[in-house]
Amino acid sequence: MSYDLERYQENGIATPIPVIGNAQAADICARVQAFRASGDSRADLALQASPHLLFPWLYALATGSRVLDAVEQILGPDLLIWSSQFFIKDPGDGGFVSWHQDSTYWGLEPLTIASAWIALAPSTPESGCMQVAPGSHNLDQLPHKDTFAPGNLLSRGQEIAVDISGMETLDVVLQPGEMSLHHVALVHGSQANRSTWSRIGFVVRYIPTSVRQLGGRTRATLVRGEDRYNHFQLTEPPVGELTDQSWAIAMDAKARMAAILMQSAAQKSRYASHHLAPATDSEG
Ligand SMILES: O=C(O)CCC(=O)C(=O)O
Repeated sequence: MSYDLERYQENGIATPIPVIGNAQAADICARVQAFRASGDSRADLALQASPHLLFPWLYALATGSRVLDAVEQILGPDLLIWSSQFFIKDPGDGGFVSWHQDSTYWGLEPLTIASAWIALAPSTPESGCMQVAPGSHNLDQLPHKDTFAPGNLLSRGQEIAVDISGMETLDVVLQPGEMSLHHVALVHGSQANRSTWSRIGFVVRYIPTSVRQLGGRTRATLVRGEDRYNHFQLTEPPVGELTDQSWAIAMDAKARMAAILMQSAAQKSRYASHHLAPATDSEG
């Protein structure tokens, strides 16, 4: 089975896609690790809250031509970045990601949305690479439950609340400088890091300008083409590293998004308690 861009519509995943060289990936990885070790009290939050709005070198990574060319093949020529975040698992920290669909709480429609997972360190079964269920993006929205489980890297520890153990899964193995692209409704998750290195993925969420945000107006940055819809609060790229201005913008972007995620979660749980089959434990 090949998971190339041509077969993305069928599989909901395209991987591996080389986007930057080894040396560049190592340089960016070192910058991220230096920031984490710097003692800056904002570090954890900054790496979660759309860091492409805080660091010009991450903005450059998220808008590199190889990245955008691949995203354009899937989403078309007019592209926004809606958000970005790091998923980092240090050796032995127990961090994992429960099986979920990104579409659950984002309040975006239609679901023509793709996430780039850019590896800055080897992402392998041993280091807890992302696992996906190819083709599962064609299922309807599956019911989720919030677990807030310790170690779960998702904000609400949300996980699929029906039995998915029969689904075939794929380990998305990536070397530094490679990325995968996954559909917003694809079932995915990942297990703990059993390796000796930190597994570091920079994840960027792309949408075409035509996508709408339900329940509020969030920020997004136009990275290719033109925006003829004005569905989002257009936000400029960062001009310097972690400036007061860019921090204020990133925090505002996060607050706007959080309001929608909360609203959407509340709606989903009301829906879930009335309409869904009882939750069972899911793997992941
Ligand atoms: O990094 C991981 O293991 C999971 C990433 C993820 O859930 C996502 O990119 O949506």
